[in-house]
Amino acid sequence: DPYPVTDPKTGVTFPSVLGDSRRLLGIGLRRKCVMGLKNIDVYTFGVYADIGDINKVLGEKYGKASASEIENKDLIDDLMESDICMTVRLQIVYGRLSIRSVRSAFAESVGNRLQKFGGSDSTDNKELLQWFTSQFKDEFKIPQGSIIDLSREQDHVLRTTIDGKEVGSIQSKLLCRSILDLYIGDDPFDRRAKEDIELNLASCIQK
Ligand code: DAO
Ligand code: DAO
Ligand code: DAO
Repeated sequence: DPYPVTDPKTGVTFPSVLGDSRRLLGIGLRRKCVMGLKNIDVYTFGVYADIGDINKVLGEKYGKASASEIENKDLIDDLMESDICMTVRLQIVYGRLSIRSVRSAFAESVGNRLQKFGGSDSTDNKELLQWFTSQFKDEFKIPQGSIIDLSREQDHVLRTTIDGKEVGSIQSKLLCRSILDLYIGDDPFDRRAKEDIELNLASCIQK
């Protein structure tokens, strides 16, 4: 890989391409405020999207527009709503991540989006929690350096792998949309990362 990208703060590196065709659009840092005082660095993330899908889906709509005519907001919204294959790769930096923290962070961050996009009485939430609980016992630890890939595959299947091993796969447009929203939605974890992603996405669209 001639163009891997390294996060200067954590030293974590992301390949420029995943699989054959998922192109890295940007990287960022997920921090979390604990006990209302200090921020800890939890993981770095890289957002990837399939370049063929980008050109097929977004190229058709935006290919003829000049750069100044394209609204980045529309582009990102289309990316999230479409079924363009994507991966968000998380590389864990925090050294003491427990399943309990993952579960409560998930309930807070993703739970908030599930409600926003799906309404509070979506059954998805309960099913997810059940599935998650059946997969991961509280004693399970996620060591520093672990790589978690959250991938949106065709037909809005969310596939999760930890260090390359598949741990679960679930078809839910709502869940895919909610997870992507954490990274490229209106209130993203890392604003600068989202800006990079917008710029790189716009420049990926073939003229
Ligand atoms: O130990 O209570 C603690 C602080 C850790 C909080 C980290 C939560 C963020 C978890 C998101 C992980 C997703 C893989
Ligand atoms: O950072 O708040 C957050 C949530 C990130 C999404 C969490 C996905 C959890 C993946 C499950 C792997 C469990 C070991
Ligand atoms: O309590 O609102 C809730 C839901 C918590 C569910 C925790 C599930 C974490 C699942 C990660 C799934 C990634 C495929």
